[in-house]
Amino acid sequence: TTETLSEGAFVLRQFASGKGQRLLDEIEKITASAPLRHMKTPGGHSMSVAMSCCGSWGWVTDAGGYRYQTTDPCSGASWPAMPPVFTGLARSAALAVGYADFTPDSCLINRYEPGSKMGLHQDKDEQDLAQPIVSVSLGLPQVFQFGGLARRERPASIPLSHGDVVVWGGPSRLRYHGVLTLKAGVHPLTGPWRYNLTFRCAR
Ligand code: MD5
Ligand code: FE
Repeated sequence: TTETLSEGAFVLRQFASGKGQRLLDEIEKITASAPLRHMKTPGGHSMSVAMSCCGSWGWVTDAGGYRYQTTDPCSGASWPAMPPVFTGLARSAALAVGYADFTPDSCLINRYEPGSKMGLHQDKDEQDLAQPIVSVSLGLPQVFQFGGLARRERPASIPLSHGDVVVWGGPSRLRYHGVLTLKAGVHPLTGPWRYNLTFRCAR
């Protein structure tokens, strides 16, 4: 089923559930060469979410700020390639809600452990804000916070579980969003973790 969250934003419940194990196998391969790590915010805090990337451009944060770069700062090597199963899933999810020809050049891999959260923020480090963002949830459920275009607007709580895919574009592309603290649990495919894949066109 597809739920409309707001103009341009949609939840495709269970859209990826048949591909869960294949996606997790690819995450395993990617993170063998580009390990998940707790990056530092520009303010010097360590993020509670562990991150890695694949595709031509990876999102990073450190004392120098937020940016996209072609190399992994841990190794200096290019980020691992985006697996075809990632690209295909992101493209078909975008198309299913009317965004044709979505061609992500960046995938951020977020791994949440119990206690991890992400505060309200906007995704605005990308060059072309006309391109949507596709997010894929795997493993433990976590409550997503879906806000407005101003930080002061009270966000709606949207539970996301394994296999759910969310697409944000058009007038919803710059909405504030975040995720609440992950509750401890065990998922048959991911154990104690929730993974989120965020597909973007960085350039
Ligand atoms: C997550 N990640 O669950 C989320 C999924 C991030 C991040 O927010 O920046 O790594 S992506 C959620 C998102 C992206 C773009 C727009 C909106 C939500 N939105 O308008 O709500 O790890
Ligand atoms: Fe975000």
